[in-house]
Order: sequence, then structure tokens, then C-alpha cells
Amino acid sequence: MSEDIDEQIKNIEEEIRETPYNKSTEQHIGRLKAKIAKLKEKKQKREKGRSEGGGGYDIRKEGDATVALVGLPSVGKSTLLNKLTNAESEVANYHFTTLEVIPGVMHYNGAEIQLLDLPGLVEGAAKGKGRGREILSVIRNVDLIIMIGDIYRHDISKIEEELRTHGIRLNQEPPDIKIEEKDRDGIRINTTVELEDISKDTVMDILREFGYVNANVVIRSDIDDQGLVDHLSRNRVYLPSFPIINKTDLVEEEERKRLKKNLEDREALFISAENGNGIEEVKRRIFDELDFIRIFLRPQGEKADDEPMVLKKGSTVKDVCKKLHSDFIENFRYARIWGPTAKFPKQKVGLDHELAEGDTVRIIKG
Ligand SMILES: Nc1nc2c(ncn2[C@@H]2O[C@H](COP(=O)(O)OP(=O)(O)OP(=O)(O)O)[C@@H](O)[C@H]2O)c(=O)[nH]1
Ligand SMILES: [Mg+2]
Repeated sequence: MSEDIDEQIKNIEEEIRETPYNKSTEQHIGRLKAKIAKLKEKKQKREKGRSEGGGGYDIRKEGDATVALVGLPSVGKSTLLNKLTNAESEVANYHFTTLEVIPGVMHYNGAEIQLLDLPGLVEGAAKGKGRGREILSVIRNVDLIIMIGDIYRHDISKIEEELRTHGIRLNQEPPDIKIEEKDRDGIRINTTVELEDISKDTVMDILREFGYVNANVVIRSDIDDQGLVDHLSRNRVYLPSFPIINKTDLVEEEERKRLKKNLEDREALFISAENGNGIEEVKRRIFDELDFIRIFLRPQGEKADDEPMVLKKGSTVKDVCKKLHSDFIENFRYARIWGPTAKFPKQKVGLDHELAEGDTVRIIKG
């Protein structure tokens, strides 16, 4: 059962630790990492069956994007949610005040952004401590993660580690790998970059470990063995994230400066959720990190609206229609566009046309 799986994972992890990494062991280690990933997938599938539908953890996504506030207990997540949104999440000076997911909505620059206040994450969450697994499942499905610490507990690497263990990759581009399965001829690997950290033999072995026999593989990024394993275990998600350090009202300027220097490379924001210091910067940063685009609607026979419509990057004409009314998709004939993605002004396009910042769109219904 799952104890067995844990045991197996542990044994393999131990083997990896004890094997010196060099050219002759690289392939073996790659295979072991693939084995671990597969065992973890198996384990998660089993657990999912057990823990699905935990009350308070089935969150309906609303608005243009969803953001999770993640951090240790009592760092001030609920206080911050209440400052940023219309929500009233309970605040108290003891741990685990918040036991469910509390949503709130923040309006900014024309975007409606859903923020989720989550119960504090503890070490061992990925293994199920403190309803950790349910919380992590919610986190997997958001668009942005805010890591919150406070001036006493600013080491957010522990939380990052829990997220990693659960298959969440932060601020990392997914590797560019295409695999096309074939009927015969074995595995063929083509690369467009020089692979410095992994040999083709290891790539081959890891692919076989994941069950590929005949396939054309094109690798366009300089991956290592873990990157390849990540790509092949489909339970990985890649999300943007930034840190916030709260309760700066409790320290002197000197100490604040020292902390800032420590967290410089992570571009952390320093705030006081209680007295409101830095709240505007938080709003702006959330908006910027979400990579929204703004487009303008231009109804027939009229000028373009002044108020932009906010959409996620990569949105299409279809997404515009969806936001307007279901009627616009059902009776859609075509759209006309002006601006950056138009080959010429008033170009006629279909539902699949991808839009960009500053486009103007007119929808023609039948
Ligand atoms: N001095 C100071 N206290 C704060 C600040 N933000 C929150 N607090 C206090 O810290 C305590 C915990 O705040 P919460 O907002 O409940 O923290 P939480 O992270 O939601 O806690 P859990 O739900 O238990 O995980 C409360 O007593 C708050 O009043 C701040 O900026 N400055
Ligand atoms: Mg709370």
C-alpha cells in the first residue's frame, strides 16, 4: 500500500544519495529519478481518491485570475487578505486561525483578481500534515503564489520545498520538449541546444523508464535529468511567485534594511498588513506578475470603449466573447481587429485569433 510506496521512494532516494555523481553513474541516477517520479505519481493518484471533496477546499474560480496567499501560521495572511479585498477573514494571535480557504476579490486596473487566504502551511504539508495535501491541491490550481513570511520567520525556502515536493515549480520556465510517439524505429533524439548536464544515453534511459519505445523527441532547452523527469511526470505545474515579509512595523529601520539586503535577489516586498504600509505596492506587483493584457471593445457604429477589458496573456477572441455573454459565442460570425495583432486595420478574424495588449476588437454577431 502507500506505506510500501513511501518505503520504495525512501530506498531509491537513499541509493541516489549514496551514489557518487559522475559520467559512469549519470545514467543510473537518471533512471532512479524517473522511478521516484513514477512512484510519487502513483501515490498521489491513490491519495486523491481518498481526499477529494474536503469541505471548504472546493474553490470555485472567479474573476480574471486567482492568487494564493501561502505561508507559515500567524504571519498575517488573513490580515493581508482583509486589507487587499472586501473579505473578512478571521484574524487572531494564535496559530491555525484560518482552517478553510477564504476567498476575497481585489479590483485593480480593471481586473478582478480572486485572492485565496489559506490555512498556514507547516513542514510536512506535502506528506499530509495539517491538511497540507488539500491546501497544496488548491495552490496547484492558482495563477500566482504569494509567499508570506514575517520579520521573525522570513526563511521561505521551507515553504518552497513543500511546494516542490508536491510538484509545484516556481518562477521556472517549463522545459521545451516535444515527444511524438511512433510505431517503430526506436527512440530518436534531436536537440537544438547543446545539452551540458545530461547525456543522450541518459535521456534515452529516462524515456524508456517512462514507457516510451518508439518516439521522435525534440529538445529545445538545456535540461538536466530532473527537468526531463519533471516534464515526463505530467503532474508538474509551473507558477510565478514572489515573497512578502510582513510585520515590518515591529522592527527599527536598521533591522528592516538588513532583512531587505538578505532577500534582495528575490525582490521581496516589505509591508505591514496591520498599518497598511506597502499595500499599494502589493496590489501593483500582483497585477504585474499576472501578465494581463488590456484590449478595447469597439461596438459597431461606435468609437472604442475607454475602459479596457482585462484578459490573461494568450487570450483569444473567444475569451472576449465568453466574458461578454454566452450569446456572443453562439451567434458569433466574425470579429474585426485594430492594433498590434492586426495585419491591417479592421482585419477580419475568427474566434481563435490570439490578442495582445492594446488591441481593439469588434464582434459581429449573426
Ligand atoms: N504588528 C503586526 N501584527 C500583525 C500584522 N499582520 C498581522 N498581525 C497580527 O498577527 C497575528 C496573526 O495574524 P493573522 O492574519 O491571523 O495570521 P494568519 O497568517 O492568517 O494566521 P493563520 O490563519 O493562523 O495561519 C494577529 O494577532 C494579527 O493582528 C502586522 O503587519 N503587524
Ligand atoms: Mg489566517
